[in-house]
Parts: sequence; structure tokens; C-alpha cells
Amino acid sequence: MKRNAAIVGLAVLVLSLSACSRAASIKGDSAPVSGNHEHERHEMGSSEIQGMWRLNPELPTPKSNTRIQFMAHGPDGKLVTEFAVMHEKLLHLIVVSKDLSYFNHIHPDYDGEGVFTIDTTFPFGGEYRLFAEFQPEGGGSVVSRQAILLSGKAESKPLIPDTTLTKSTGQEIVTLTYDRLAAGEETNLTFHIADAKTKKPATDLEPYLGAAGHVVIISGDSEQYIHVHPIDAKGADSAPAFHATFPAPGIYKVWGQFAREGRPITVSYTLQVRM
Ligand SMILES: [Cu+2]
Repeated sequence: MKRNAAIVGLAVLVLSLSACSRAASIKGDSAPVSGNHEHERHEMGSSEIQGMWRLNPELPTPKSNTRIQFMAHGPDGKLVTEFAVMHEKLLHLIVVSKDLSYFNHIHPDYDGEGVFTIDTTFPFGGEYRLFAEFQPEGGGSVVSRQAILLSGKAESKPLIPDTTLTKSTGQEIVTLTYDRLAAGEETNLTFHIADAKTKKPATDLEPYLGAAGHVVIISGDSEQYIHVHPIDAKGADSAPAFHATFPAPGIYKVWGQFAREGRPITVSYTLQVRM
């Protein structure tokens, strides 16, 4: 398969760079954030932003520390050094395993001079996808994506559409509802959050990263990345709702992130989107 060949190519690139003891800089492709992004502004040049990734070690090992560094080059080829704050952060990094069984939303520190750094660990080997979301000062928001490879065996849990849309986080019961689920049509995703003990709607949700919640959607092939923000930006109501458009038929994984009692809540769903 073509895609596998590309990944193998990437692995060879990383390995050959390490063999010459140079830093493994990986050029990622960047794309403007999908049309779901509330704050999206299509501006000249935003699609020409090139992400650059550096991993240390270059071939990370699961369960041990990996340093991820990220930089972005502007259309003029220069490093982008000024970033706008977007949802309380300069850079949002979403890390998923290729099978989408693992999800992590983290915030690299800005070291200045265009470089972001974060130390993280990966739970198992194989292929992962990194999605960096940021907004160069004066430009629109951008997602830069990168496939990376870890040593060790990959997890490959098949992605099976959920038969129930009610999930437990321990302290909460979260039920996802939507009005329709068809490719190319805007749908309203609503997360009904109830307290697990009282079964009553959780009216004590707190803002999470400056919004009632955040939703990330990634297609089953881990190629499409959609970040959506709530319809009612402030709403501390127990059922945050989001507008989302799934670009094509297929399986998607949806992660909703909220906050309550000072702790983040993450729930995920696997949905089948039809024609
Ligand atoms: Cu974030």
C-alpha cells in the first residue's frame, strides 16, 4: 500500500539521519484548519506554513521519555516566532496512535525563537500521528501534521462503530446525540453530561481551555483532523453542543474534552458516517 510505503520511507529517513548523527528534522505538511474551526480565518499564506518536527531520540521507544520539538516556517521560509494565543495556549498538540486507540492533548512550552518543546511518553510502539494546531500572529490557524514511527510493536485495535453512545468516565455519564450523520452535512453533536451518582445533569461544568469544551475528530485512516468548538462558547450548561461536518463517508473517532471539579474529562466515540 502506498501509505505504508510512505511511512517506511519516513522511518528510513529518520534512521539515515541518525546514522549521520544529524538532528532528525521532519518536515510535516500543514493544512488550514477545517471549516469547522470557529476562529478560522483563511488568509494568504497560511497554507504555505511548513511544520518542522524534531524527535529525541529519533526513533522513540514506548514508555520512555521522548522530546518533541516543533517549529514552523512561514511562506518566506523564515521561522515563525510570533504566535497568537488560541484557547489559552500558543500551541495545541494532539498525539494519536495510528489505530486511534491512544489520544493525548498536550501543550508544548514555547522556548522562544520559534521553538516549542515538550517531553512525553508513548504507550506502545508503531505508528503515531502528531497534529500541531497554532496561529501565527496576524494569520489564520493552521494544523501541521506528522506521521512518526516508534520502535516496538504497534497496537492495532480495529475501529468499530459504537453501539451505545453512553459512556462512563467514572464520575460522569456522557451521552452523545446528533441530529444526522451524513458526509458533507453539518451536524449538531451534543454531549449530555450527567453526574454518575445522582444521574442528574452536571450543571457544574467548568470552562476547558477557555471554552465549554473541545472536540477533536479524526478519520479512521487518521488522515482527516477536525477541531470543533462549542456553539455556545461560554455555556456552563450540562450539554455542550458542537457543529461538525464530516468530510467523507467512513469511520471517525470523536473525542470530547470538558472540565469539572478542576479535572479534565475526556470521552471518545467511534461513529460511522454514511453517504
Ligand atoms: Cu490544547
